[in-house]
Amino acid sequence: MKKQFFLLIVVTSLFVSGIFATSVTRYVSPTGSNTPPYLTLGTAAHEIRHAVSISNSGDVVMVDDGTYILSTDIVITKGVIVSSINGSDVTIVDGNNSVRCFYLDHVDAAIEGFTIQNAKYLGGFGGGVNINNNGTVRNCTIKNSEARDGGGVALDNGGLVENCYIYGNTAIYGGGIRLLNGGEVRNCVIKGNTTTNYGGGVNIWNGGKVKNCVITDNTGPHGAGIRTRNNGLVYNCIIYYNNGDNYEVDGSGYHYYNTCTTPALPGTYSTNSISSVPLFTDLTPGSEDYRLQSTSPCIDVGMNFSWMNTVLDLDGNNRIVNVIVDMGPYEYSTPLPTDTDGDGVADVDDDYPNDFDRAYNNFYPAGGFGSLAYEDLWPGRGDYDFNDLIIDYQFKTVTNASNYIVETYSTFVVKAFGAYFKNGFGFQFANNNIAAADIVSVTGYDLQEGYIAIEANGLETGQSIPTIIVYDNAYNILQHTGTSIGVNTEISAPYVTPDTLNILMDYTQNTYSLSELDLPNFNPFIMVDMVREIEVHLPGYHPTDLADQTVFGTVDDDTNPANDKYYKTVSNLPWAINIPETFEYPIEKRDITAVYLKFAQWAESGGTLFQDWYKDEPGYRNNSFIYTHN
Ligand SMILES: [Ca+2]
Ligand SMILES: [Ca+2]
Ligand SMILES: [Ca+2]
Ligand SMILES: [Ca+2]
Repeated sequence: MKKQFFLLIVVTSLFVSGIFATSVTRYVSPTGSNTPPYLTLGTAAHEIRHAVSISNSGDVVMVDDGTYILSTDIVITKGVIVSSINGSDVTIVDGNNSVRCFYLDHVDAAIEGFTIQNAKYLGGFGGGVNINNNGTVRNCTIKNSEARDGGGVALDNGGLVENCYIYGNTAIYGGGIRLLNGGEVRNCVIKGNTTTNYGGGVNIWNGGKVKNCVITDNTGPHGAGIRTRNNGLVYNCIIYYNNGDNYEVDGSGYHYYNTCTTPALPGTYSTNSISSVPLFTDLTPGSEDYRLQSTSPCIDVGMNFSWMNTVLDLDGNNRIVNVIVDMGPYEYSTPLPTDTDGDGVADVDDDYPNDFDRAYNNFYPAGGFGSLAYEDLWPGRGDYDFNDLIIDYQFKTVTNASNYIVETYSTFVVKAFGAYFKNGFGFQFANNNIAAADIVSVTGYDLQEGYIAIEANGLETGQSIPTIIVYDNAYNILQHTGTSIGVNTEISAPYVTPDTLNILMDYTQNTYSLSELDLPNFNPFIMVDMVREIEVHLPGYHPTDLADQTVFGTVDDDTNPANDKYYKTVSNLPWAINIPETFEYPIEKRDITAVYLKFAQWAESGGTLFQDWYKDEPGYRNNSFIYTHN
């Protein structure tokens, strides 16, 4: 990918310059038919040099995976780009320990994405590659090669080596790289090279620049890391852990800028350099990693150059992070938190780290269960013991990374019903923001009595606001023991373990928000004694479309839709309550106003006084009338 990106830039610039009317792409592959002019992989040349020799400036030679063992070097003296298709790991050019691999001499000649190895040119310049005057080597690994000058690469009078690994090469002058009278090397790791004389890693003779390289573990008697003679310039390099002197200078005009090496560079030929330990990620032999640790002194202390705006670092990341370039070929950036499922929510924040479609659990109530308590003799006040249904509830709504609702798991725990009546329970959404058709399915309800009609998706039929009936007869939920009114409201009667119903609501995806669902304003109600039309709601909440409104305003009920008053007595006492915690409810036939001593004041004040009336505070309740069990 990175390789093709570079290639595109070069090719495009050739077109823009108008020098070449057309660009021909030729192919090289071990499995081609070796048929000129090699315009497809099927007719690809077997040898790179044959495709190069019939190419013209502006052409591109693409090289398929394979190991290409040379008997003579590949000479590129035209503006031809020779690139691997799939990168240096799988595209190998091998000098067979007998020949140099590449010779470049043209300003637009380039080789990209190869491993170049086992080259040998003891007679002169460049074991792996010799760049003479001009040419570019990019994204290559050049290793185990040998020459008199520049075992890996020799640059004479110019040229560019960029984003390469230079490993284990040998020469008399410049084991890894030799620069003579110019040229530039940047963003490279130059490691484990050997000279028998000058510059184990790099030797600069009469001009040449090295920028943002790690030069390490090289060996030689004069500048094991680098030797800079006459106008050798070094920028943003880390020259450390070489087997001998990290650097040696000779002649005049050499200078080191923003470089990390030891011993400390003298101020006479150094600017902004440091000698601190660079803090590489790993120095374990065999698994060395020259990326910088977060605390490295080499971060954000380099000298910026304009080429850094377009050239990536050796990992293919932005060359400049945090305004100032780092020393060495790898730019440090704060690691992004892990996001295993790639939904944009970091694992640490993702309640579903392996599920792209889900990210967050949202609970209502947030802290645990809320509870509802009902009186079922509406519109009469009845015994007002508020235990005709005691049910705990909690909603868990799952949202995705874009904060749209996915589904809601509703938990209803039926704890008690002190009622002769066979009551049902359900709830209506707070509004009709969510179209009924977008509630894909509702599951988990218990409907056995036949008086509830539901749609295919599980919503109740005939409702303009989505409505879910959780069960239609409490006696089907908790087994009656035969010894009392209802279940779990008389201390003398056997205790029945509460039963939990789990209602799952699935929504159309990526459509609705949690606030549109508005669970805090959900509208729960009971249906009395299997008469669908008799609904008892929380005070102030509206009936559903199926309620018999002719009952409003009869007996003790003072409901008056004209005044928006619903399910309250004249003095504002309710028939249902909703509290944000588990409710310690009255035993059978005990009027709640005699059990919770602040209840009447709370209700009659419209909820302004004693908002904590249900707490066990001094003077708040008569504990002898509260249900307990063994
Ligand atoms: Ca930086
Ligand atoms: Ca995630
Ligand atoms: Ca997720
Ligand atoms: Ca009761």
